[in-house]
Amino acid sequence: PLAAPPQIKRGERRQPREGGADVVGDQRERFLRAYDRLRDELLDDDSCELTDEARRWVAQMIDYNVPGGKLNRGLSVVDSYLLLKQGSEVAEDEFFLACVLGWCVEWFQACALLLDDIMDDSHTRRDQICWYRRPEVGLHGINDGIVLKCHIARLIKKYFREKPYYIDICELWNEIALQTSLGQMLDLISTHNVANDVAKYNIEVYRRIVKYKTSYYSFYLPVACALLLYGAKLENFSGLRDDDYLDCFADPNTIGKKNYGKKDSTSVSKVKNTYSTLDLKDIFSEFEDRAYKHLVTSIEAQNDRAVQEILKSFLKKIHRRKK
Ligand code: DMA
Ligand code: MG
Ligand code: MG
Ligand code: MG
Repeated sequence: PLAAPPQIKRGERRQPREGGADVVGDQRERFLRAYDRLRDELLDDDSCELTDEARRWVAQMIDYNVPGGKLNRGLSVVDSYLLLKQGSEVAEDEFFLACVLGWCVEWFQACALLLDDIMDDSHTRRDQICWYRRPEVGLHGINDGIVLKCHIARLIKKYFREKPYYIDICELWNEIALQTSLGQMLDLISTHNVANDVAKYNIEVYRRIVKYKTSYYSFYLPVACALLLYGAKLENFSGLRDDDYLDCFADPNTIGKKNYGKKDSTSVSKVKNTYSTLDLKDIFSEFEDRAYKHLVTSIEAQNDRAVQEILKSFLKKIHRRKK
């Protein structure tokens, strides 16, 4: 039987994990404070008429799923926005708006992971039991995922409705949601296929899966949010989306995790043995270096200086990363 879940009281959110973006401590603190405010605003949203019981459920569900990650993606919005504003002062309310979009990215990721764990039949996430594995949650967790998704639209409406770029932000989020869910679908379909025929799995299939299920929301979305907030038009940065740097995260361990569609431990260790026989670690390390050099070249070809800086700071965060 599962141990009783920890009760999380209001104002006692889970601490984010080590790692995180290289945002200075003060900005990180401010980002975390914005979480408390956004969470409380969602819970006190009058139009929802939450009962006390529902309010407690939503509070616990948000605290359990949203803030416990490395916050790399959310902080990247703030980071990128500050890079774009280079030199000019960023007022308190502008900084907060960057935090809102940053937290929306974290909310999005929480929703995607919550549902992903159900689909993948996973047990743990971010060092705790998956939300849906808690005895009182189960498949009701599907609806919690939908609630998290709806919170994003709610927050964006509240803070950006009057902005000239409101439509652009809404379209951006809709597009990213579609791409991510299609990526998840490709992943699920090909895992199913591969269980029957390993030959169907190749590098193109893999690249397409990670591009859709991970890259768009993890790398493009935070930069695009910062650009919109800055007042830029996304169509002037079309190269951003398609650039190879989005495609380069071919971590063999990610393929290994899927065990080519088989979950039993014998299959897993066979795959791992094959990796070590092939010297995959060294091969990957060389591949990563080559990819790195290639990316630096393509980043330097971007005409906007601030955008170059943003892309380089992303690259720094993921180059030689361990998790
Ligand atoms: C996680 O994908 C889901 C998204 C949307 C990226 P995954 O199942 O490959 O990864 P994890 O090991 O984190 O469950
Ligand atoms: Mg998964
Ligand atoms: Mg998955
Ligand atoms: Mg993961």
